Amino acid sequence: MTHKAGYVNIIGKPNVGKSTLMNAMMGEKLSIITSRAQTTRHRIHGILNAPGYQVIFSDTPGILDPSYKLQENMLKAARSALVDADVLIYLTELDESPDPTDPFLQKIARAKVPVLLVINKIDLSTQEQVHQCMEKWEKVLPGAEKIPVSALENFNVDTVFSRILDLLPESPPYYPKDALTDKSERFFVGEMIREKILLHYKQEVPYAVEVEVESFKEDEKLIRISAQIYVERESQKGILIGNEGKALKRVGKEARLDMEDFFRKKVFLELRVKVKKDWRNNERFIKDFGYR
Ligand SMILES: Nc1nc2c(ncn2[C@@H]2O[C@H](COP(=O)(O)OP(=O)(O)OP(=O)(O)O)[C@@H](O)[C@H]2O)c(=O)[nH]1
Ligand SMILES: [Mg+2]
Repeated sequence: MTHKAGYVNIIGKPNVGKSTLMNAMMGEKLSIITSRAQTTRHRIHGILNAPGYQVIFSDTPGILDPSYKLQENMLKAARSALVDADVLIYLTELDESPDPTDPFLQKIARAKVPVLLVINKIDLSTQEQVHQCMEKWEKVLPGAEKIPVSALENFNVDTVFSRILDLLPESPPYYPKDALTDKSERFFVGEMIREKILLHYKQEVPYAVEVEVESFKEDEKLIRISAQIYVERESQKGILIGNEGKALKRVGKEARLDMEDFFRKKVFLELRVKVKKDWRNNERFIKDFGYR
């Protein structure tokens, strides 16, 4: 029997639903999802295995104009997805107005690998709007196959997946056949905490937050996790902790419940908040936090 394997990289603007689409195809919540743009900061691989294939999805940060160093690193992560793909998915939603002179789109138009232009969130639109959207993209990415979906409602996601399997090259697997992701348990724990912060705090606070999981100790019955939350300023620390520590407690509780779901085990979670002044613009801190 032949075996197919390859990298399917999902790229697109912030907030279009890249993480939702990857999770839908994986049937597993790997990437965090929120209604706020710039939720995803790293490239995350989701690995889907079956006897005849191994699909390695890459969820990426949204493409943006960087205004601080962390965002430059996020953009690099998104750009790197152009390089090593076997199949490219450019994810968009209805109201994106593609600019044919955008260098990023021009690169995609010239890509040597198959490109699927997936139009997401069609649950919010009419057929006529979807049709117009496809025509608009035909001018920018004429070579790309266009597929409308709703990642949230899992509508037509199977069509995307079956096209991926058609287009995937023959290859032995790249990862062990029981691998689920390239990221560590610590990484996912940090993301679950960050997700709750994105959900519960306003304006700039979530963007000034980084989470570092300092210890992860598992025994038969319990996982003990201790994590440090970094912010950029003393005032943000106060907001994060909240009156009598209530706000932080809520983050801890909700994140812990997600972790217990994910690991199917009891979790004891300890959170601490620390200030690391202007870390988002500090190359060394960004590196320390694992951004390449
Ligand atoms: N109505 C609707 N909403 C969707 C759909 N797919 C995703 N969303 C919502 O869009 C928002 C962003 O989804 P994400 O999956 O986090 O988007 P993303 O592209 O990964 O965003 P970044 O990581 O910030 O670049 C969330 O509120 C999702 O629930 C869809 O098909 N229909
Ligand atoms: Mg995302």
